[in-house]
Amino acid sequence: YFFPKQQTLAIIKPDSMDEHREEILGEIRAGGFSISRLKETVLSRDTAEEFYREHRDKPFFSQLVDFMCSGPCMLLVLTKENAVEEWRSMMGPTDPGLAQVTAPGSLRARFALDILHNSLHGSSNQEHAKEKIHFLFGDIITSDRDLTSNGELDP
Ligand code: DGI
Repeated sequence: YFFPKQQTLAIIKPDSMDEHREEILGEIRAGGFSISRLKETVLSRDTAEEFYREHRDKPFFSQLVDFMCSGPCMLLVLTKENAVEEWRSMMGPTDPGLAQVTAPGSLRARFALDILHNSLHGSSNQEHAKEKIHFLFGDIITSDRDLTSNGELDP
């Protein structure tokens, strides 16, 4: 049985950009994902607040927004069969302490610092993926072309 091709939004968060970005990109490629869109950016406060608006009533919301704006992020559209679930599984649980116990090979287990500075984002379902890809990348039709295979790392 083949799952249909799917797209998900991944973000390399500011805590992992300096030391772990290349290794994470390598793992994404090794995991069979195509990188269909890629953008390095510093999120504005407004953008980070809107992006995480589902969490606006949580006690950690302002910390989360501060953190997401604290330095460059890499925004990625990943394409693969069953991409949403596969990318969540590669990342591992939100809390790296838990990840180290339940998913020791996961990227958050390996790279994340704590539950807030947790290295990566991944959409939790297809609807969120669509909405957030549209929000961060706009109306441009996202292709299945793999940007990293022809060296276009920063389109
Ligand atoms: O989908 P996830 O990123 O795994 O988790 P989420 O959607 O529940 O939370 C979004 C982000 O908010 C998460 O990646 C890090 C932060 N966060 C979640 N739970 C906590 C938290 N930050 C703090 N300080 N404390 C939390 O309990």
